[in-house]
Formats: sequence, structure tokens, C-alpha cells
Amino acid sequence: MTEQPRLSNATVSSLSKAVERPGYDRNQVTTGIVHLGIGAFHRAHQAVYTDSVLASGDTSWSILGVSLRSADTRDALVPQDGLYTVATRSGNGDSFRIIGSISRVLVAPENPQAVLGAMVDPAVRVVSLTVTEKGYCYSPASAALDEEHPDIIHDLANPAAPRSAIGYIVEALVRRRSDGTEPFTLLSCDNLPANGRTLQRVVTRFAELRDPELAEYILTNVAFPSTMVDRIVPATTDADRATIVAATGLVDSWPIMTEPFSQWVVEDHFPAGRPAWEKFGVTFVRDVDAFELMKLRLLNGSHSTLAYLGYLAGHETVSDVMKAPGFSGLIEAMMDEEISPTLPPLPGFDLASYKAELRERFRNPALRHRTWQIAMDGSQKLPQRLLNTIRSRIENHLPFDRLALGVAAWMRYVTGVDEKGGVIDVRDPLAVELKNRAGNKSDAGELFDALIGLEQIFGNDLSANEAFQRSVKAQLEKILKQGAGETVAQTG
Ligand code: CS2
Repeated sequence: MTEQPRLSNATVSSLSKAVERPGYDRNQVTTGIVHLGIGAFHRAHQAVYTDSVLASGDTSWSILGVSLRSADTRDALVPQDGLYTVATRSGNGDSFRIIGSISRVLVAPENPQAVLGAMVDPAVRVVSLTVTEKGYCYSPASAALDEEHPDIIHDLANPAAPRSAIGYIVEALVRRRSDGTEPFTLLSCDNLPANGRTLQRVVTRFAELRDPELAEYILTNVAFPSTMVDRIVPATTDADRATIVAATGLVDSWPIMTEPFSQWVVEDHFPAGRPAWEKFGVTFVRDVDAFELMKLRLLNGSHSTLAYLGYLAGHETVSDVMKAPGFSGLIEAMMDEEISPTLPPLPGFDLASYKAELRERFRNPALRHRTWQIAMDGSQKLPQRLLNTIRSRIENHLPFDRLALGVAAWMRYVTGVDEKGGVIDVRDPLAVELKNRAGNKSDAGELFDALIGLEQIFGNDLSANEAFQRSVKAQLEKILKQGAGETVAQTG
């Protein structure tokens, strides 16, 4: 077999016409965005919209990506001149596009000064983030900065060589201020409610711990628009890499596999300027909260429920779960009866079609989105995906058995042992604590009691709430007795 050439600036022109490629001269672009957390989601979403902006002739917005931990993305992308393939997959086939908007990638732990140097460049007007929930170094239930977090303790002691996104942001703002450069706009693109305000809260609290006057400066001068981001992006596998080389003829070390759907709703508050993303399908609004709650509760709440129950029932991917008895009905009823009534109104928005489309997206047979992937970091996801929805149901004295089933499935999942006695690889910042509490518990009451005391997940209200206890324990009992698959088949 002859070795296929690697994707790069030199080889991209050899691609067949069927593969879309950067419609601009990549030597002419300049950096306008620093992105913290250059993972697959960013590359399937914001980087794609920005690629279109560059192609429209506004060449001042190329992206400098920063990995806050591992060198993997840099090692994959630098030999490819930052180019990568986005494969859009559906039951109707695949399409391929080469994205060129990422011009450089830095690995923060290798060179914090290079990252700070990039962030103080006056040409950089937006610093965006996809650092996942845990990257905010906060307590998930209260969304307040976790002042005991090792990275926060480190960054307060070593402000000039930080580790956390928060530490980088504050130090860069300090340096810009002393340079007389106006601040950048901070754009959180993570799945958190009111993500801009959450980022603002943790950043200003961190700044306050450094110097109260600095916190005042940030509150007065820095914009933190909130956003709702949506695109399903399963982790790339070696089989995906083989698909890409077979389809395009070029080796790509880290292609991105995603779905046709993509949505980005952004609060239009960018005092330092922004790309004209609205030309390429981004919706700018005054207030994004209602969109964000809708997406977090309907999409991500359903996703987590499908992931925990589906994993326990032995299903590898979301589309497999959707085919198993009862699951599709469970999700539809959960959306219609338990989640939708908790959502703020969005006048003119067709919620019924949105929900039907969500279920279609979950069924996408061409995406292999693993339940295990979605199950990760449950301690960080549960509050905004399921628990806040339950709180709203409780306030209104309404039932929430299906949402409780999702929570119960998480409790069963974090015991770390599956229904056949195999080990579950529970990935979570609280994994050790979860194992200590839940491992080897097989009684519903004991398991519930062991986990409910985790205040950073459940707050201090739910543990005292009788309806919550009753409903979650009853569901847990069923899962433990008859298994997740059978429980869903009977509930759905
Ligand atoms: C998923 C999300 O992994 C997860 O927790 O629920 O990443 C989901 O695919 C995206 O939010 C879709 O926009």
C-alpha cells in the first residue's frame, strides 16, 4: 500500500472538488481571537463559523488555539499547518470540509508566557472558551468560584504563570490594562446556564482575591456575553481517521466527525468588535438565557438520561439507545410533560419542532456518539441538566419521575460496576469521592444516602426535600432490582 500524503497547505489543493476548502489566502490572515480549550467541539463549531468569516474577506479574525493541558491537538494540527477535516454525517451520507481558521496552537503548560503574550496582543479582541464545566473551577451547584481548587490556589500564588483558564484571563487583563490596551471580550461557549455571567462571576471573584480594585475594573470594563452553542461532536476514533483518508485521499491525524445541525445564539455585546458571524447563521440576541435553558434542559438533560440509562442497559451509542424498547417514548414524555413546562417562553419559537428535531438528531445512524462519552463529568453536569429542572417541578408541586430516573441512573452508574459485574470507567473530577461513597452499595436507600450529601452537586435543598427523596429512591430501587433496560421498557 502506498503511503497517502498528509493534509497541509501544500497538499490541500490536490483535494477533489467535492471537498470544500478554505476560500481565502491563509498567508493573509491575522489573529483576532484567542481560544482557550481547542478541543473537538470548538473545531466543529466556532472555528467553522469563523472560517466562513475569513472567506468572506474579513481576514482579521483567525484563531490562535490554546490547549490548557495536553499537547495532543497541537501535535496533530501543527504538521498540518492547522488544517483539519470536518466530516458532516447523516443517514443521507457524508460531506467534507477543510477548515483553515486555526492559525496557531499553543500548549499552555509548556509556555505560559507565550499564551499570555498572545492574549495581550491588541489585535486580539475576543478570547473565547470551551473548557468544559470543570474548567470553570467552581462548585457546580452554586456556580461560585471554588477557592479551594488546587489550580485556583496555585494561580493566586503564581499569577504570572497560571494554570487555569481563569488565571490566564485575569493576568492577561492586568497586563493589557498596564499596556493601555483595551480589554478583549470574553466569550464562554460552554454548556452552562448564563455562561457569560458565570464566567464573569468566577473571573471577578478571582480578581478580587488578587486585588479588589482589579475586580472593580473588570466589572466595569469587560464584556461577558452569554451564548448558547449546539452541535453534537462524538470523539474521533481510528475508524473515523480511516474513513477520512479513504474519502479525501489525505491523512488527517485529527479530523472532526459531526452532524449537519449547528446552532449558535449569542448576546450581542462586543465593545471591542467581533466577526460578522451573523452572515453565516449565528443568531445575535439581547438575552440568550431562555435559549440556553431550553437547550440545556431538553438536549443535554435528555442526553445525560439516555447516557446513564443506556450505558447501564448495555448500549454503546445514543442511536442504539434510541432504538431500544421504551427509550424514545421515555425521552419524548420527559421533554413534553416534565421539561417543557419549566421553560421560559420564547415567543414565535416552534418548540414542538425543536423537540422532534432533537430526537431525530439523537437517532442519527451515522454518528457513533458513545453513551460513555456523555456520561463523563456527571458531577459537573447534573445540576444544570436535571436538578434545576427538578427544582422547578418541585416549586410548582408537579411530578418529575422521569427526571428522577435520570438522576437515579447516574447514582447507579457511579457505583462503578455495571449490570453484568464489569467495571465502569467513571471519569469525573469527583471520581474518587464518588467511588468511596457509592462503590459496593446495592441498596437503593443506602446508595441514595451516600450520594445526596454531596452538596457541590445537590446543594442543601434537595437532600431535605421529601418528594425528591421519594421519587429518586423509587426509581433507583427499580433500576437496581430489574436493570435499567427493563425499567425503561416499563416506564417509557
Ligand atoms: C453532550 C454534549 O457530552 C455531553 O455531555 O451532552 O456535548 C452535547 O453533545 C452538546 O452539548 C450538543 O450541543
